[in-house]
Amino acid sequence: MDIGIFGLGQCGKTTIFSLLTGVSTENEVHRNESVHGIAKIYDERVVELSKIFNPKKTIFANLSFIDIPAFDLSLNSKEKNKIFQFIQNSDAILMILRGFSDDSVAWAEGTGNVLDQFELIKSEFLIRDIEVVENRIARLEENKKKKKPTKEEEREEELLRDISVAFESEKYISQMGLDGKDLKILGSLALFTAKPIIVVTNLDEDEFTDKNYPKRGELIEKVRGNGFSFIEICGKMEKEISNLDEEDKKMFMEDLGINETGIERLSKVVYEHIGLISFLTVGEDEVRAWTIEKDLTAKEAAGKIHSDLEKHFIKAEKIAYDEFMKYKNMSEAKKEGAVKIVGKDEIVYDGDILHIRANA
Ligand SMILES: Nc1nc2c(ncn2[C@@H]2O[C@H](COP(=O)(O)OP(=O)(O)O)[C@@H](O)[C@H]2O)c(=O)[nH]1
Ligand SMILES: [Mg+2]
Repeated sequence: MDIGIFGLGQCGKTTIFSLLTGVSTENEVHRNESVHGIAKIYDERVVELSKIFNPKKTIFANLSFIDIPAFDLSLNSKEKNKIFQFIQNSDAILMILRGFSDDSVAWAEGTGNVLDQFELIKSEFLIRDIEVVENRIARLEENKKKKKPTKEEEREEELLRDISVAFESEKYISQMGLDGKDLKILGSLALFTAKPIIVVTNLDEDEFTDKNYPKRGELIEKVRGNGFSFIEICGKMEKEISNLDEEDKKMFMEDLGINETGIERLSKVVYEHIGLISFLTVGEDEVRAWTIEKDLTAKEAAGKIHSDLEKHFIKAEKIAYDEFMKYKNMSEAKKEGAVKIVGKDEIVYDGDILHIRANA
């Protein structure tokens, strides 16, 4: 999974990317290159379990992010295509909108308020997809003259025609309720409007604390209406927090009445929006969050740890995190009958603590 960070120039993309991944790109990156980095997905449960088990290693789930060069209205079509290629290769998009007004930071051409930026990007994605869909329909038509289309090609054309109709009312593919099979047929087109999108407004400190800035209400309504996720942060404040040592950070956050930073919150929202969940493993060696898709079975989940564990799976011991926290001790939880022994078909839910038993 690669999450592309996209937006106009100077909206805070690189700031957010660096905070998420710890990758510093201060040393001038060419404006045509993207930068990759791995972000830790903040999970309070992992933190709490670590306090209990005191393991040698604590491992969080992670996601890969791409800092995409800025999009702006002055780009020629070749430059634009280059940037769109990075989006094409992203599995989801973090759309950053500049809300902060600090005039010491230059304004990229056509920036406007957050709603203007949102509408601009939204229509750019749509225009790009309309072109791809039209070209593909034309290609399929052309092929039909030469040879009989396959079942899959027939379905693809049908889907593309439905999509064209949806596009006329500016509807995104992600809003069409297509099933996994149909999305797979469309997969090779890498359509932008089918990708999960998380919208971030990057705000001034007072805008952030007062939850008040131009077009906020309208933006939220549109974002929700499109089925995107939405989150507000203050990049400048996040940067300041990241420079504090643990003690000061704790005090600062207590003053603000928050128990996670905006960046931590952001990482979680992205993780959830793209449909990922975590199961947990605990022990003296390691406390760890493992990434899986929803609705996997215990046996399939075991395969994420090691293929041998899946192949030779016997049973799993399972307790939900919240349940475990009533005891904070595994032997105690077992004694009370709170740890269940489950078979291979048991569905794994977010926050399940598992211990896999396999034939070694
Ligand atoms: N005042 C203010 N400045 C910010 C904020 N976020 C980023 N900046 C500054 O805006 C400038 C552009 O940020 P950058 O992350 O490089 O934007 P990019 O062009 O989208 O990658 C930098 O000087 C940042 O320090 C914010 O929330 N408030
Ligand atoms: Mg940048």
